[in-house]
Amino acid sequence: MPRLLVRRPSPLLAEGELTHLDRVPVDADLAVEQWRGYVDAFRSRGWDVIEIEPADAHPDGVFVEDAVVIFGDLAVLCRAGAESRRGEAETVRVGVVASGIDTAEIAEPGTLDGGDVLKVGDTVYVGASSRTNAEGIAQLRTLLETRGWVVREIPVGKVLHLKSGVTALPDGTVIGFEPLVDDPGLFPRFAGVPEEHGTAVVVLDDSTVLMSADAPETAASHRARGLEVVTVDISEFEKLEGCVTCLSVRVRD
Ligand code: CIR
Repeated sequence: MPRLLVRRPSPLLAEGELTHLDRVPVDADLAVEQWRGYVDAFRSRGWDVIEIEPADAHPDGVFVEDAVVIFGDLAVLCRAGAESRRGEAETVRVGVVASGIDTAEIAEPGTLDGGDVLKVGDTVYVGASSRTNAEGIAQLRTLLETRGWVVREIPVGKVLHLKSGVTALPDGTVIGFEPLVDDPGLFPRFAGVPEEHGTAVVVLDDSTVLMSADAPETAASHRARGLEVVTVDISEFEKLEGCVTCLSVRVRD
């Protein structure tokens, strides 16, 4: 069964970084409840969920996707673009090492947020965003190109991370809400979705995706393509520019 790394939300969640959204009140208790619902969506399907040690001093620590990216047998430990988030890395490293996977890391002056990395087949799209710099992308390229991956840099200006704008369906179609995608033409197969919160999917298996409950028309369009769709309410995380992908990292099966 697939394994998943997660970290419970910090009580300071409401103080998380914001780049493109205005701050609105966040209900910390509701966030914990929603996080449990998210984790249960995996657990109830037999996924092995591993909790990384809490990082309660770090408001954005729940968004574990940004701290590590897994490429087959290699975990790349990221160096966060936001200084306030660099302290999240150490506990993530401990969790990843405990899961028995080889690690490499992005070193200063490179920065890379995992939210900027989208894998589609053997192609790795990397967002050049306000969080991920050219040095971080160059280091990632060096690590991956000898391992059979093709790295493609994608400019990201309209949203926080590449994956705030686009993700991929099980068949490799890249989906996004077009007003927030800098250049849809950079992806060989792109399909627009009708809602902003419909851009993010986590692939559960070849025919099932997990997505936000706040995009019903998008869910309907996925179902019309023959996909099974599982929805979770993650409103409190969306207020902080988070989405379904950010809350977990899938480790090798
Ligand atoms: C941040 O600005 O870093 C957090 N408030 C949100 C991070 C969301 N992560 C992601 O899109 N991968």
